[in-house]
Amino acid sequence: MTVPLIIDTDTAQDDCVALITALLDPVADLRAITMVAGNVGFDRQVRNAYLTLNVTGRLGEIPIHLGCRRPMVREWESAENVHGDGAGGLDMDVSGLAPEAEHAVDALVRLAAESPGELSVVAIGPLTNIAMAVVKDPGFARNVKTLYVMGGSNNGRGNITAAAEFNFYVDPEAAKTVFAAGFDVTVIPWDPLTLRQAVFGQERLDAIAALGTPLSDFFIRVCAATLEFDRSVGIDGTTHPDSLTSAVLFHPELVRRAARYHVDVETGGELTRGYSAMSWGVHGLTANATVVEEIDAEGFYSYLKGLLAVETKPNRTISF
Ligand SMILES: [Ca+2]
Repeated sequence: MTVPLIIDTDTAQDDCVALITALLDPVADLRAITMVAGNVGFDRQVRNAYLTLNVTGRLGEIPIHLGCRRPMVREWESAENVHGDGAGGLDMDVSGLAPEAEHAVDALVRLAAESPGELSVVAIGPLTNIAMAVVKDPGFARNVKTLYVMGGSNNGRGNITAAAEFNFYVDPEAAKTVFAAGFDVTVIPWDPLTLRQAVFGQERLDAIAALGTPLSDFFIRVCAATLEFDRSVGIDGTTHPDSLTSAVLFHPELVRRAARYHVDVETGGELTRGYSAMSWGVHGLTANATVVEEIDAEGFYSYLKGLLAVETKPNRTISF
C-alpha cells in the first residue's frame, strides 16, 4: 500500500534528503511539494527543491507550490549561518521550470479536501503554511489523514536558542495554531531523538560517499556546510531530523517507542519564544500529539543508505 503525501518544506540540507525519500521510496506517492519561509532565502529553497528533483531524475513530475514568504506575525529569520545556501554550492540551469500558479496554502486545502482522510502531510519547516491552511479551512485538520511534524524538543535543548528548536522558533504562532487544530499529529523532536539517534558520523558518511552514485555525491555535498556547523557546536556528524520524519511515516516499524503528550508552544516568553512544552500525562492536560521517543537508529541509517545507493539519471547537468 502506498502513502499519498505532501511535503511542506524550507528546502535546505536534510529537507533535500527527506524529498529524496519521498521521491524514491516505492511506498511513497508524493503529490506535491509546498514551500515555506525558513532555512534559507525563499527562492534559493525553490532552487534546492528543483536540484533534488533533478538528481532523482524526476524533474517536472511533482508540482511545487510556493507558500508563505514570512511567518504569520513576525519577521522571517534565516538559518543561513548553519546551512549556507542549503545545497553545498550545487547549481543547475532552471530555465523553463516554473512553480504552480496556485498558492501552497490553497493547494494544501484543495488536495486534502479532494481525498478526505487519505492524504498525509510531512511538515519539515516552520508551520506557517499548515497553520494558514487551518485558518483558511476549518475542515483542513479533519481532511488530513496524518500530520508528521519535525519540530520542538521533548524536554530537551533547543538549537537556535537554549529553549527552542528552529522551526517552532521562527513561527511560534503557527506552531501553536497547529497543535490546537485537532490533527492526528506525530512529532519528531530535535532533542533528544534527533541528537541521539539521527546523527551520521564520519564512518557512516564515508560509507555513503563510497557508494559513488549521483545521489550519494549529492548527499555528501548538500550536507557539507551543516556538518561543519554541527562540529563547531559539538555535534559529531550530520543531522537528519527531516528525513527521519518522512522515514517514520513510510516505515512505522522504525519507531521503537512513542508516547502521547500534550504539546503546546510558547509565543510570549522573554527567553523561551518557540519553546515546545511537551507534557507527558501527569499535568492534567489532554494529549493532542504522539511524540516519537526512540527509533531503530541503525535501521534508519541503512534505509537512507539503501536509497542513496540507487543509480539515478539526473535530468540536467549539475554544476558547482
Ligand atoms: Ca526543514
